[in-house]
Amino acid sequence: MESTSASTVLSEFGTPATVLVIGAAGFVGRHLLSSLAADPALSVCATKLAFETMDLTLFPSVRVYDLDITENGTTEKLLEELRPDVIYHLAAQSSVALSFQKAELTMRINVLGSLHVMEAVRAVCPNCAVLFIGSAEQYGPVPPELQPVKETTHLAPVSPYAISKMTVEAMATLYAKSYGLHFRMIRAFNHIGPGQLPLFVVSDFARQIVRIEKGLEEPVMRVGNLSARRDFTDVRDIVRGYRLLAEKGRDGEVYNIGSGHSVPIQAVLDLLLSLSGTSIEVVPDPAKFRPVDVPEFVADITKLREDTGWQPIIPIETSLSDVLEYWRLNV
Ligand code: A2R
Repeated sequence: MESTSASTVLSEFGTPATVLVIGAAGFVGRHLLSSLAADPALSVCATKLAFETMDLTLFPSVRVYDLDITENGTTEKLLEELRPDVIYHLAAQSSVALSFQKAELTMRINVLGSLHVMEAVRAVCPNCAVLFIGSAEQYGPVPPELQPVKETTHLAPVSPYAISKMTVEAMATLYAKSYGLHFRMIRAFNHIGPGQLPLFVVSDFARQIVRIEKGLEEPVMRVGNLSARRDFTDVRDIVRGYRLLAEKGRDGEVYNIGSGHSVPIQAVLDLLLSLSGTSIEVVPDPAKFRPVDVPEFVADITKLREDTGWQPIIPIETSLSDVLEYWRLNV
């Protein structure tokens, strides 16, 4: 199957390629917009939910539209207006924990909303390259002998979130193969960086540490399962990978993106505590444990590296220090 890319489109039309980020008000969206908006070869558009706020002074050249992907027909209308060459589809209910409480909402946004995006692209701009962002959670509890996890590893998801992402990926693969669409699917391992909601472990720890530093809380940290090992990548490396995949990825293919190394959550906590220097007692909190947890995730990133040349470059110490700094400015 032939692949299309932002650079192909540029040379074909001699005008800036139009890229659209769907779900741009979230954690990854803001970092992706920073990267795209700095590229003069691109005309950048973005969507957010009507009630979401975005600091548009950060991206003065970006055109922002309100879009709820669960509303049938609205994505198609927007694509007719914008005729994008590349779409990064980030919009999602992205919390694993919340997906257990709000399974129906998770399915409606992630599965039905993504299906609306696929149908709209098929109807309006079938030459558009589209990135669908899935998750390492799709693999479920992979035994140690099968780590690092390859794209060919069996999927056995254990949360409504993971099942929703597995379904989207299967649909997008089907659409790519059935209709010759330029869809690429990503399984993102844990990403971290400034601006992430404290629903996620690194941001949660850093925020608690900063609240303690500022005397807003007792010097006691409540933590979940510290023995779990995760593959953490800085979000700024991740968005560089997404851009390379939009340029060089193969249609109908699935790619892992991660660091290729797993780190115990305990080590992340220790690093954050050492970066803070404040004396803090660590206490397990049963409310922070998941109904079903996955002991280890580490990505095999050979396919992504071979197809795009991508590799992560930001050390975890830098990411953690930047996350702490973010909370020092925002608590
Ligand atoms: O849930 P909110 O209010 O934070 O809004 C999220 C937005 N979103 C939607 N956008 C359009 N139509 C909807 N029906 C809808 N529901 C939610 O998508 C949020 O602004 C954005 C997703 O951003 P985050 O939750 O911050 O996810 P993140 O970390 O940027 O991850 C990007 C993608 C997601 O597909 C994840 O599941 C995957 O990477 O790992």
